Amino acid sequence: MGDVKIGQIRLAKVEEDRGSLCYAEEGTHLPFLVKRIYYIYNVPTESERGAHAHRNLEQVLIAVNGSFDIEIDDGYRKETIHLNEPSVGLYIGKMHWRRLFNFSESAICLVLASLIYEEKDYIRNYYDFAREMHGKN
Ligand code: T46
Repeated sequence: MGDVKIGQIRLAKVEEDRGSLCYAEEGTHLPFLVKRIYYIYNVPTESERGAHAHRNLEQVLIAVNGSFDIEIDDGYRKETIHLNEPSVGLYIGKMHWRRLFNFSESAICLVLASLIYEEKDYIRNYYDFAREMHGKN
């Protein structure tokens, strides 16, 4: 990958006979302060989400139920990560093209985001993304 980052985040997990609890705190588990959360669910198995990059947004994606795949493209190479564990998140730094697919039945993707929603932050055209990554006009 280039100089911008992705990486696995391990949340803290408390497992008891009465059930399990995971948590994440800024500084210890999360590299940013969370300004927004959203979650994606009811995704038909054949559907895809994402297919865009963010100029400034950082996010952590967590499969809090079920599983899905995320293809990450930093403009140089692609990597596919499978998420299926509620105590594991995928940190995605700015300027990564992401595509979510292969959702299992009842999958829920929880997203912790560093910024409030702003459409201007999105790059929704792959050609524009590649041009910005490779510094061409
Ligand atoms: C990402 C992947 C993993 C809002 O109004 N506020 C929000 O916070 C969000 C996330 C979306 N929206 C609206 C914008 C669209 O009209 O909800 C609609 C669906 O959004 P979008 O097509 O961007 O959804 P996905 O699942 O393709 O992408 C989302 C996030 O937008 C994106 O940041 O990384 O999930």
